[in-house]
Amino acid sequence: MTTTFVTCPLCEATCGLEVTSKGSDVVRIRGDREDPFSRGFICPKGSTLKHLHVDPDRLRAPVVRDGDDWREVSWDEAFAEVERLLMPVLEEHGRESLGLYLGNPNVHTMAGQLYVIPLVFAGGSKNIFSASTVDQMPKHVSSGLMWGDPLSFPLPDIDRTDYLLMLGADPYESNGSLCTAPDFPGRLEAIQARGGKVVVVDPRRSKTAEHADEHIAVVPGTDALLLCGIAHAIFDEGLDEVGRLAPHVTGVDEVREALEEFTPEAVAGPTGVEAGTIRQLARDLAAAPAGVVYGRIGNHTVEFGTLGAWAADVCNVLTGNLDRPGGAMFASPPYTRIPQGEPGGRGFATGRWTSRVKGHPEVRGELPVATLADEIETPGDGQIRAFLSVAGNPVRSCPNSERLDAAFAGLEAYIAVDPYINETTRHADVILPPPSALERSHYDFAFSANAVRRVAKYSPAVFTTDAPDEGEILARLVLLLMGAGLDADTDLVHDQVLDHFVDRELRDETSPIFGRDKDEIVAELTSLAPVERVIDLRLRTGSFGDGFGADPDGLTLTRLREKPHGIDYGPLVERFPAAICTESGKVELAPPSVIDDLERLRDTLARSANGTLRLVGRRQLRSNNSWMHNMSVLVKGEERCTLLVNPVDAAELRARGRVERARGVTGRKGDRARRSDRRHDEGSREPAPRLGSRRSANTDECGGRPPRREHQRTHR
Ligand SMILES: Nc1nc2c(c(=O)[nH]1)N[C@H]1C(S)=C(S)[C@@H](COP(=O)(O)OP(=O)(O)OC[C@H]3O[C@@H](n4cnc5c(=O)[nH]c(N)nc54)[C@H](O)[C@@H]3O)O[C@H]1N2
Ligand SMILES: Nc1nc2c(c(=O)[nH]1)N[C@H]1C(S)=C(S)[C@@H](COP(=O)(O)OP(=O)(O)OC[C@H]3O[C@@H](n4cnc5c(=O)[nH]c(N)nc54)[C@H](O)[C@@H]3O)O[C@H]1N2
Ligand code: SF4
Ligand SMILES: [Mo]
Repeated sequence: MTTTFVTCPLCEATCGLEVTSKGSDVVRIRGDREDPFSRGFICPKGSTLKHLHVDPDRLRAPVVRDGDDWREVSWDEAFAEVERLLMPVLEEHGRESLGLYLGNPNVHTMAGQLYVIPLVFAGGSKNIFSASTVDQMPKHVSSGLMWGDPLSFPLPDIDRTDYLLMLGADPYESNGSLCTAPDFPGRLEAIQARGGKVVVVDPRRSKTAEHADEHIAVVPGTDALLLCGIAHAIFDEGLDEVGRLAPHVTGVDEVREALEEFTPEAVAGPTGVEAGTIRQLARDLAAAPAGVVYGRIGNHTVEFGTLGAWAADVCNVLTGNLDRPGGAMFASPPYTRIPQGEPGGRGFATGRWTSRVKGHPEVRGELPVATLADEIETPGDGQIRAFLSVAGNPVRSCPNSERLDAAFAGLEAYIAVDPYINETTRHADVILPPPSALERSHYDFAFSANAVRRVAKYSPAVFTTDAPDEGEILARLVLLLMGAGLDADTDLVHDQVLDHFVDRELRDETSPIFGRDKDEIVAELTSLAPVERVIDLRLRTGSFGDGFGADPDGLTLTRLREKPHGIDYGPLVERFPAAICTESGKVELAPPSVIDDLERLRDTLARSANGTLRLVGRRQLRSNNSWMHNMSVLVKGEERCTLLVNPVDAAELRARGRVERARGVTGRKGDRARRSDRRHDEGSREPAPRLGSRRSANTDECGGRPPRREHQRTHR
């Protein structure tokens, strides 16, 4: 029996897992009780790493399309096929004819962290898409505009807060997002146990709302208005106390002026939240010794997501809660250094280019996935004809599945890097599967940078494999796209990745290896595998690192491996003002683009809360985005693929449905198409859902090509 301690890569909570194995079998997976951060916590998904590992539907070898079937091939054959299919399209139609989609698991793999950027460069196309634009992109934008760094999310310091106002997040199901805190529910209960208060804003009585001290059932899509109302009340009642932040903040008066019309009374109508309640929220937030506003999916992935993200932080700044223990704090993961010195930087801009068909602005080098189908379908120069997806399922996860499904079916060449044949990759010509999560090492660069404590942990691979790891797969794709051919040595790419990080350190005056000899540094790393070299470099140049000799007792990868449960370096620390990277060197509370956009929000003040229905999404503990439904241990039990309707609405709809059926209105051919043309907020009424008839959305909606081989069972 062997025991390996790893970080769970399935969601943002990064729980420590204890994996017991014998030979090539997983005997048991349970929470690692000695992990200082997760302290034994595990959710039902964590132990399914075993089921994912043994799932017969998981691809073990590359497959290429063979008519309507798939054929397993060797890796060399697979890459030859990639070159044969992809390169002629790019040669004939130019680099813009390549589309790339980067899915969510890229933030959970080293390959995604280190090799996707070279892949994007090698592709040479601006048609880059990712799951971010159906997720957290609004927070990148508001953070970029306000603090100058789109990656600096202020995290709710939930372990020390006295008051948490949480909008559109359901951590009892999803375990936290843009706030890495294993056992999020336990940490929320700890707030309550120490006399603090948790307020949940959610149109639905979610599990998290049930556990809250107060639940505010906001009208879907109106959180930005609600938050503007709270900010207005903070000004109006003289609760603003920017205090010690004041020398570092600009734009307070502009915000006060811009929010003039967003009185609690004015936003009460459209949000469905009474003015008195809104004022009380402002008072409670301001009165708490340390309080914080935290918004997630329901505040970001909505019509006014960027304004919602901005307004949440406006409330944090106005109440002096930014960069305060128990408030909204910037992370400082041990593999980085806490910036010192004067604030200021290059700032942040969007719209450096726009999408071809609809002119949407680029953000962080990406275009919104909502326009992906337009870019594939619309003829002309720059039309996407070839595609590369890595760890994603856009046909299921992005707007208008049916249309995207058809668009993907029409591509000239499509290469996917994915362990499964899913609704999207079934359209691929070649699928390149990475090894399972238990066959790779990991250091969570992404989520330790969103964590509420400063933690470091290295996960070794539980099993070895002869198959190429995902970094190697992506490196070969990089070489092909660069035109280096099938025989080029992937070390070229691995070295380039390392060079990028080494060069950055050597140029950075604050680095312990600033100005040192490059060969000497690289020589100290050469005995390690490509990914481990980067981990070692970053740990050694980070806050607690050995600085390649500067601090002989400091952290190195070797020392971290001696602590298999990980190291906890304590809670977050204040980072003002050096953390601010805007051009002005100050927090920009009133970025012009945001203030301009308030005009659009102002128009919604006249919207009524009643009379329309909206469909909102929700997550469930026993599933993971679009891709873990093959695990029978997770999907067994009661059907959870259900539509929830408020009983009052349901009764009304049922009555209306009866009337409409009696009139013969519903059920005729063409109704569906006509209805989908109408916008929901214009008051269209769908026919009554049949209550009690539980149908699986997965089997119901899955259109497109017929299933191929048993791999298709991935999604039931
Ligand atoms: N209706 C609706 N749509 C949504 C959401 C919603 O709540 N409702 N949520 C949105 C959000 S927040 C997100 S993040 C997106 C997610 O959208 P996507 O990222 O497009 O989809 P996922 O379901 O996360 O798909 C993950 C894919 O990665 C593959 N995969 C798993 N592990 C690995 C790996 O190690 N390497 C590789 N190469 N592949 C791997 C899986 O097989 C699967 O095919 O969906 C968004 N869309
Ligand atoms: N078990 C499990 N865990 C997951 C995932 C998963 O699929 N399954 N996915 C992971 C991913 S990729 C992400 S991004 C995170 C997301 O984690 P969260 O951000 O916590 O997202 P959800 O759990 O979808 O909760 C969103 C909540 O917003 C509510 N909501 C919908 N519309 C509105 C609105 O207009 N206003 C407000 N205030 N609320 C609204 C919904 O009812 C729901 O309760 O979860 C991660 N963790
Ligand atoms: S909460 Fe997330 S990280 Fe923790 S065991 Fe579950 S899936 Fe893994
Ligand atoms: Mo997400």
